[in-house]
Amino acid sequence: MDRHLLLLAYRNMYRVRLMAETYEANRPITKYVHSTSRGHEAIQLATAFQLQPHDWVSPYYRDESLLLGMGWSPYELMLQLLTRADDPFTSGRSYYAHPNSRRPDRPQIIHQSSATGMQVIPTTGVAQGIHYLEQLAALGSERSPLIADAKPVVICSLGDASVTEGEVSEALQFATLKQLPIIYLVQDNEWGISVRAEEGRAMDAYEYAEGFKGLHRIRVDGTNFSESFETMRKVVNHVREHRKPWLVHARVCLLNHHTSGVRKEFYRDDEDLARHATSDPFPKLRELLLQSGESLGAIEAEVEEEVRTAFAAAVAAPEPDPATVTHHVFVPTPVKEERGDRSPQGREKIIMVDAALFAIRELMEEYESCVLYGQDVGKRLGGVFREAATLGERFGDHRVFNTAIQEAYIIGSTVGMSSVGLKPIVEVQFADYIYPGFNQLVTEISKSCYLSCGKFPVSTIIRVPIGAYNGGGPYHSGSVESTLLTIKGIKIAYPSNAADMKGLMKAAFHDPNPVVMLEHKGLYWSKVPGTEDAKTIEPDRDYILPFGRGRVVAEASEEAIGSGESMALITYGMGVYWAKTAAKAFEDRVEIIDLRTLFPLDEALIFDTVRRHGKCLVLTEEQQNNSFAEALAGRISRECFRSLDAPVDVLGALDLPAVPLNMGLEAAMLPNAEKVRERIRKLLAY
Ligand SMILES: Cc1ncc(C[n+]2csc(CCOP(=O)(O)OP(=O)(O)O)c2C)c(N)n1
Repeated sequence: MDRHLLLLAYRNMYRVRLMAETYEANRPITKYVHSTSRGHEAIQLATAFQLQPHDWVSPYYRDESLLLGMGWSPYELMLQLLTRADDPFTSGRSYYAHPNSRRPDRPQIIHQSSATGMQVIPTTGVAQGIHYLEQLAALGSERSPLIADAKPVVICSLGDASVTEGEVSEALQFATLKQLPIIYLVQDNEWGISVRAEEGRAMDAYEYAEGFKGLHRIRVDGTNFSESFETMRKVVNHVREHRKPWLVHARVCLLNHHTSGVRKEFYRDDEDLARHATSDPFPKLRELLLQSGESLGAIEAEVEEEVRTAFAAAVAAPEPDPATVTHHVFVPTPVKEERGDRSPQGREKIIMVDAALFAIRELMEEYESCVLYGQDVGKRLGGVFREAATLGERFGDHRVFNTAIQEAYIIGSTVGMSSVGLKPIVEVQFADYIYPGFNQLVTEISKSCYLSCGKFPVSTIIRVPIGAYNGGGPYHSGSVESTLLTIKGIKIAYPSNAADMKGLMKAAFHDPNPVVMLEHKGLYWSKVPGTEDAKTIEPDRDYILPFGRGRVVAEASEEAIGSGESMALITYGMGVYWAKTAAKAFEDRVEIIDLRTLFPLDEALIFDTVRRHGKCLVLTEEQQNNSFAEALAGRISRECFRSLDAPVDVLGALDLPAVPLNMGLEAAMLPNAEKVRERIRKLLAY
């Protein structure tokens, strides 16, 4: 092997050793939890040395050596260890060895969370995105700069215990099915904190990979640098050339604590520690170099000085300014004003489901970056609500396609797709089935922009048909907005008519942040009596409606307001139609606000309206207790307290675990125009 490479590996292993000793010797200063890579150095460095700046890699929390091998300095890593302002990855927001980077001179790294195994779907999404860019180029489109003069390789690194997680299998399925250019590097130290291999798995990662026909696999001694280097060279070159998925199973040892907090002496006995110490990669490499006549004194002296000064400098580096704590929740959207023609002359009225379809069709015509996938949205069916009908035929299987029943993959893959500049629109078939994908939404998507300090906002639209009508039953009628609204870092639209649907879909597309579009199934075709107004004239192609702008659906008369006989009714989705029907009995006395987006929320319009009327009802289809509607009512009470003539009222569905199937039971649970009428009557009489 090239002696320079061996010496470079030795330099880095020595760094890791001294860094670990320094952290341990300074525990009051290195107080935030951290893991080191001791025992895993050889395979990590061997991997890093194959990578080029256009490659993508997702290191896990033990991949400190991978980062050093890619060119990150001990000082840069220590800035994150100590949560300093200049931490190049997260500016003090996340833990040691939780990188992300778009530096042009080093491999690309999407946001990394601490949740074990959860990076596998987003990282497979990166490979999916690269695969799509290569498909476009093969079809004659202009080459994206990301694949301009090289074939990027994607590496997803993870521990052996993480491989047993369910989401990992979704990613392996997808990567194998689509033959993506990705390497899953599994570092097997036989521990998952204190859970031993024989307690946690029926097979190791290499054996598991056998079931994925088309996933190449290889075993390697990850403590032997030369063997690891040769293996990774072969695998990376194969992926670079042939665009195939691989799993590398690297046996390693765990020499340091699981983390600085969970210490090895708590749960490992002397025999186990001694066994692991026999395969320490550092003395192995040292011995090899000494036997071949190298003298290592100069390197060691340099590293000792480097680590000492780096640590001192990092300790002296400034803390982040507390005023920055609110920065980077989102990146700014260019969509600030309502633009274009909402009701062009001579156009027909359209139903809401078509408004969504037409908006996406126009977007796909204009932007090759736009792809659509989810269960049943491909050519054959075009969505179970026909909400994607014709798109597959029109734009081809590479842009509109079916996926397996993998909500986690559908949602989480958009992280990777977005990171390579694409705009995925994905679909969860029913709101009731968003929960398997919820983890990706919370753990990865919502935090990516904030924890990467704006480097990796996730630009995605997640379409979610929602709501109850006509006996949809307990697993096809659920509302999920309150649960979604607990997540900070995503935007949520809930249009109630075709024009809003089209305008908001366009705004969502141009928004560089994650958006969930809640689309009420009962409004899709205006089949439910009283919802005819959900059909509107089709807005022009250039019509766009910014988020955070509510709409006054019905106004109260000045006369009613003047005499104190009016009220505000704040609602969204199906509530708009219950409110409209109910308000007919109280001519000009009820001012109805349709929120249109639930986050951001048009608080100015809400508070202003409530202040003018002094009375307010918040109406929702959701089970009422602890709902978004109740939280909003609380905020209204606080903000408008001096203008209120009655307690802010809330009407939602009964607090039951599910919407029952029988239509009589369904009606008994949900609000309707009659129930709303009764509440209005009481509130106006207050
Ligand atoms: C989803 C999730 N559950 C639990 C944890 C807590 N946790 C942190 S590391 C770890 C063990 C991981 O073991 P392995 O993947 O083998 O990696 P190793 O630490 O051994 O390198 C656990 C359970 C977590 N971070 N994420």
